[in-house]
Amino acid sequence: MHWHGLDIPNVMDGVPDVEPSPNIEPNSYFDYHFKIVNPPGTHMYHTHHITATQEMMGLGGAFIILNPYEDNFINHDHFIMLQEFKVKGLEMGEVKKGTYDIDPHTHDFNFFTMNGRCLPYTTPLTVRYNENVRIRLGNIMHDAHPIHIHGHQFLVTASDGNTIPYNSQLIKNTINVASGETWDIQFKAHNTGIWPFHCHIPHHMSNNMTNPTGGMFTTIVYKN
Ligand SMILES: [Cu+2]
Repeated sequence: MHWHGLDIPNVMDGVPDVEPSPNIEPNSYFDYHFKIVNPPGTHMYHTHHITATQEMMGLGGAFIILNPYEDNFINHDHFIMLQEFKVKGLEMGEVKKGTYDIDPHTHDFNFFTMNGRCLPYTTPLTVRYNENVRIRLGNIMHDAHPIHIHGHQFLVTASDGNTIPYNSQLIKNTINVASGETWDIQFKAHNTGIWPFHCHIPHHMSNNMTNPTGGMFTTIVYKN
């Protein structure tokens, strides 16, 4: 297990092929105890062993160090893991209910997910007018994903778990999340409606190239 972005001791870094690190065998376990030295921020964890296979099967997640003071100003704090998979056994343009195997050894992905789900099964982000929303984006997989918001601009508040000083924060509506990166963005909900929030690569907005919008795509939904 690799603690991505965290300044932990070398023996706990989790790359057993090159470091003195625990190699956790199937049906085995290892307890980690943390003394956090990094400042609050968005980090990740993932396998770093047989990486091309295990990482592309989805073995990773978020490791978030919360700031108990700053977070009081945030009404909604979301994390979205961006992932992509090659599902075997479907012709291009075909989506059928069933259970399928994943091929981790490909560059040809056909399903693109936010927190493990494709539109229409992604979770909408609900907000109320005037609320402050933070979205933490993370990516440990193959492609970069330029994530775009509709109807709003956002501030880019942190990069790889490190807070960006206010005077250096960019105002954007698309942020490219490359493999290994986390980005925190923040916006004020000032424009009511149902707004797309999605990867801007067209193929990543489909499910196996089917026509209805799908893939790495969710919505920001105002409750009032
Ligand atoms: Cu994408």
